[in-house]
Amino acid sequence: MTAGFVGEWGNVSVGQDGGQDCGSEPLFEICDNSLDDDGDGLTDCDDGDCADSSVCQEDPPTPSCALKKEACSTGDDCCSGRCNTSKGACL
Ligand SMILES: [Ca+2]
Ligand SMILES: [Ca+2]
Repeated sequence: MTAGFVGEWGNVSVGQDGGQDCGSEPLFEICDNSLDDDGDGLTDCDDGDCADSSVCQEDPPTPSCALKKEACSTGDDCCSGRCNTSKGACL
């Protein structure tokens, strides 16, 4: 039953050339204007067209701890958990 349904669905998909409107307008998503420019119901970064856009990239996570010899005030600041408080630098 499942196979029959899939087959029927596949036939419908293959035969449906008129489903997409390939009109004369060059539709593309502008990724930072809060509008659904290409009319696919997805706006800006929600649209897959914007997945690679720089405006939709998450900021890379910044390390929450200081590396060796970087400034620290307590050991909690350092990735190593140890701060040389007299020098103010991680160990
Ligand atoms: Ca947009
Ligand atoms: Ca869109």
